[in-house]
Amino acid sequence: ASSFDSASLNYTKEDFKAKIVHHLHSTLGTSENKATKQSWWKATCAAVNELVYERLTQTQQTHANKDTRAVHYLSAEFLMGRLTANNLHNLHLFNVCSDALKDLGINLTDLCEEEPDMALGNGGLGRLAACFIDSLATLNLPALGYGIHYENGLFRQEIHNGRQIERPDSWREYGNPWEICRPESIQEVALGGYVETIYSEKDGSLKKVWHPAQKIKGVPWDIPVVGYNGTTVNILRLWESKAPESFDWDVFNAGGYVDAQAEKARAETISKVLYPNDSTEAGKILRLVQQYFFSACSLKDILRRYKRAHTLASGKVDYSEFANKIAVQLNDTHPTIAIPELMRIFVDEEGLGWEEAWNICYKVFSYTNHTLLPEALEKWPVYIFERVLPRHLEIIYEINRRFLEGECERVFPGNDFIKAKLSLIEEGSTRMVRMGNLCVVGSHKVNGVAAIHSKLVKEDLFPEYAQIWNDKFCNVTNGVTPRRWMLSCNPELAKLYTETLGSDEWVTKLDKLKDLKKYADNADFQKKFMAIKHANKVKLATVIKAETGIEVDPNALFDIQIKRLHEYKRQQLNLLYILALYRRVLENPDLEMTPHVFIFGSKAAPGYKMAKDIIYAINKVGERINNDARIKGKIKVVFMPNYRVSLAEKLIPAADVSQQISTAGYEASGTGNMKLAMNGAITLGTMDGANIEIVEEAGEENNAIFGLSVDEVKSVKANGYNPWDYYNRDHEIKKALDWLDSDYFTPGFPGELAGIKRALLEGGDTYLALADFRSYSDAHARLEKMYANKKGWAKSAILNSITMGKFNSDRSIQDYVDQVWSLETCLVK
Ligand code: 26Y
Repeated sequence: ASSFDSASLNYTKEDFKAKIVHHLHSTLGTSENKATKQSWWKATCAAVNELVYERLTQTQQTHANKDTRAVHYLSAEFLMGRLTANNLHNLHLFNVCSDALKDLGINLTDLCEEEPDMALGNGGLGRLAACFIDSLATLNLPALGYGIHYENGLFRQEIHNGRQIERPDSWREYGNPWEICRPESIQEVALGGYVETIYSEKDGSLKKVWHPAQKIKGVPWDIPVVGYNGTTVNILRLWESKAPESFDWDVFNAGGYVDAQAEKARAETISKVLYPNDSTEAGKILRLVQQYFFSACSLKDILRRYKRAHTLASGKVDYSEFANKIAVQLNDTHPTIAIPELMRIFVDEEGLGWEEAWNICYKVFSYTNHTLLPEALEKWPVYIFERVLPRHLEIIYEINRRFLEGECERVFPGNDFIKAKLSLIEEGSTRMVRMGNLCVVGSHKVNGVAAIHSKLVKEDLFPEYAQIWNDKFCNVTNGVTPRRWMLSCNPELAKLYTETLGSDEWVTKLDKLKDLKKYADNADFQKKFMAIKHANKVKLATVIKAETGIEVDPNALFDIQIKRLHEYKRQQLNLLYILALYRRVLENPDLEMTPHVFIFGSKAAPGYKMAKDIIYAINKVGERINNDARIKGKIKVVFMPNYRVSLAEKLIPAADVSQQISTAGYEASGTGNMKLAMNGAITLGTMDGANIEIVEEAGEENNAIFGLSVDEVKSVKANGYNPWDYYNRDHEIKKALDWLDSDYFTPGFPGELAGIKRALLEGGDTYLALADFRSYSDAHARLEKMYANKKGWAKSAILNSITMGKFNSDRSIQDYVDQVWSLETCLVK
């Protein structure tokens, strides 16, 4: 703890003030009386960075000196959000910084609002990567995050007349104080061209030489990843694409100058934008190029570092230690191409034999699966591979041949049906490379992200592979960092916990909160807990008013569904219930009910028509309900535009109810469910993903669980599901769906919302919304009853919050360390 005494760090309030003012003058070139909030923010970051960089250097030197084994987390997405408050908390400098700024007449919380979100991800998968690197640093583990330095992150969402409009997100337009460019570590990668086969007269061998058509420069930008309570500062290294130095400007005559500029622009396109899809593969060539670009740059970087420590006096590199020093985690199939790339480097460039290379390769890689949705499983047409990565395609064929003739033949002798299924190549009119299969064959471990999901990965997605390699498959249930998702976003709750426990140990050992169980029934503790919830709701009400103009009563129940928009997540089911409830109130104006605020936050993939239609419907239904005086404010519907990490930090602490209502079997894990429960929301959810494990910890009696189970979903589907039966038999369903057909919510434009009804009836209701409706409605009724009993509600909310220890991402990382990476901690200084 002494290293965190801010005085011993020269970070007393007075020191901090002096540093901030110094940076205001010398780094920002302005003065106290002229400085904008943005300048104050940047000066504050610069003051914090003095300490961050010192620890960064210490960490890197320690890791290099000890030649530690390290994990390299390859991810196309890192959804970091804002870093200022997070870094201050992790360095234990938040309060002293806040006091220093107060003396200077500045409010720290206001300043934090100056920071644009680093939205380099779509949703769960990207945010998971961000939580994981926080935990890796906190646990003092040698680790690097590797990804893409997108110039534009996930689009900014505006709502115009109820519809989603996408606007570019230029998060670093005015500079980002947390990133450092590292031109000294630039890498170059190749693309396209052709492969030459050279026959050796000497030994009769065939040597392959790739003659690429194009080179791309990867410029690394480092984001320091500050661990909590420790001295480890790891890095997140993001690659920006540029035209290479070696670019031959001379060959272009005056006319060619313009072509050369176009060529340069093409190179820089690679890292221009994050693809906004999170469930259906767009199949765009540029996306494959992005994947190769960052995977290849990262591997080159890894090899450069390895070679520094393992080059023999003879100048030869000793690769025998490679798999002992290097672990590479593939965050979904997006970086799969790293597997054939490492084989290419070993075999073509480093002169290793195939078997020697393969023996290292599969030990290095491990793969996390995040989805079972068939449309999200990546496949690339062979013809695209031929054009972009001809040598890698050959290597994939060779991996495939050896697998099919080796392990596969041994377990399934002569079984061509199974071989066709397990092959890395899908045959058909367009032959495809199956990236998931390549990951399974090329990794030593494959994990799902919650117990139920891992079971389905093993038994339904890859059952024959599991017969070949049973031990390859494992589970690591997801987690979230309590630093951002409790300490930083809910400071009053954090304070209550720390004061009651007499220690803040829970911030890393989240299980410690279980010691508060004895207070769950304590009237005084309940009062304090609920007062904090209420204050958070009051704050959120102000944000809602400012963002949408809608007035909500903080005494109402705040019921929140925040996540990407997808039919399997069933925002449309939430909407159907709102319609049914609205009708009940209209038919019975004296209906006794707790005022209920339904809050949504969600982005739709720009090409996903139904998802956008659902956003429109939520907004239109909301408009009508919010302005209907007859219901006396009993129901409010709020769609918060531009849902993102920083908005989640405001919504989550204010939630009474957390909607986690995916069709069982479709949500791999969910992580918002964990964040909401930690902050005292009660889960209204299905037995899907991590919900199952959440209620196992918190008690089903403290939550509202409903709907078909995974097995029931399977059997309903197998027996021929007919949504019309539910429509015809359930009056409320019929009325709600028919309402969407009218112009009640879109005056003058009948049928604008009818597409949702059609998808649920003619479309076959793929995600069984109608089958689960009645059970969902009953769960809502149970929640209403629970909420009416204030003491009972407080107790359940507290129990949810304090039993979430398992969902600390530190625990997830420890599971990876034990089951997958076998890493050792390395204390710095
Ligand atoms: C191939 C491309 C279209 C693609 C891009 C992004 C496919 C998938 C994704 C992102 C998937 C994702 O975010 N999955 C979520 O991962 C979370 C972390 O494991 C899970 O909690 C969540 O259930 C899952 O939907």
